[in-house]
Amino acid sequence: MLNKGLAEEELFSFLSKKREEDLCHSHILSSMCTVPHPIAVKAHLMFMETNLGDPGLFPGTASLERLLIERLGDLFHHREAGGYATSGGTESNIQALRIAKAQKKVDKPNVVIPETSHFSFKKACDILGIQMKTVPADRSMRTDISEVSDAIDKNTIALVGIAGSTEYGMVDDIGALATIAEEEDLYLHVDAAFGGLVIPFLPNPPAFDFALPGVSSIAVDPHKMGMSTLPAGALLVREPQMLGLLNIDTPYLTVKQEYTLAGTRPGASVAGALAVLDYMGRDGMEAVVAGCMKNTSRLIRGMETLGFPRAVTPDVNVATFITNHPAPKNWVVSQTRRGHMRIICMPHVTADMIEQFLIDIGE
Ligand code: 0PR
Repeated sequence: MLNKGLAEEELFSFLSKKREEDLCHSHILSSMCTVPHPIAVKAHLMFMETNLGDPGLFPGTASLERLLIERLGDLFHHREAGGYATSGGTESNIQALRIAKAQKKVDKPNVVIPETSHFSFKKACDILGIQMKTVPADRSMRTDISEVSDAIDKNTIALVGIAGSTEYGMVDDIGALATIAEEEDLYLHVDAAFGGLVIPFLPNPPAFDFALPGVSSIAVDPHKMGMSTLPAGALLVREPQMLGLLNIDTPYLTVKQEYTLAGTRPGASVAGALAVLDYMGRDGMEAVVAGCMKNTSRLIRGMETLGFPRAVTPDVNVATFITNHPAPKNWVVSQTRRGHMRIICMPHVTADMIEQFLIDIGE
């Protein structure tokens, strides 16, 4: 702790220098986050001090959270879905498995989960004492459905499907998983943290949501393709009372029970998330997604012309290539566990950026 506080000017000159050390989005091709939409920023600033952890103090903000869940439920073909705003996919995935564990009490619980799942499930299973039974991916990097039934046993409490995988942008056959979940009377959680705000806006969206009766819950992140400010995630559940399984008593708050994982929770990014959806509307989101998908196709064609073949043909805007070529100077790309180059065509990644990247990597 400094004994004497800094002058504002000195402090902000220090902060500006630190901020300049950060990388600039104009060259980031590795991130599932993006530059927030100006509408999200404007709404965020209006709700800066709101805390959804004590909703009785902020009834207006709390009603925006319910509206956000209603919008997302509607988008996922189930307006009556329950849910709440989380800090992102990690919290949503932890909470989904917490519900599954509370619903089916067994001695040594396990969850049948795709090999391609995000590492947040490792955290969830570690915290909750759940064993992970991993199902391999097929050649298209979607979960091999023929392996799922064999992995299920009497201690299985849930199945997980991925709608827009982190590394390859693939959507599992959620319809087939939902059928198995119904037959086996199992909880099915769909991780659509990335794809949940892409798939509904594609011209021919694969089924992945509550339209499938077997789907129990869905994770979706407005702070990824929803262009919201951070942190903005959401967990949606088919029956609102499923969240009640997580309730603990909160005697001195304005509400007497709480099912969320975080206590103090920002209202600002929730307002930001809702503001973007309402400002864009379906038409606006379809246009953004169409642009991202067009850039993804252009990047894949351009890379293949340069001799870098695609690893798979993605369902959403994540492109992967069979090469260990380093990123050209100044560009940030990432690498999958299997060693493929990975590029995410987020809204901040413009057509001009793709063309420049292709020129730079071709040299
Ligand atoms: N589920 C899926 C399918 C995800 O892709 C991610 C994150 C999560 C869950 C977890 O979400 P939170 O990180 O919001 O809790 N996927 C990105 C990834 O691991 C997160 C990310 C974003 C990483 C921006 C880096 C970055 O610059 O790639």
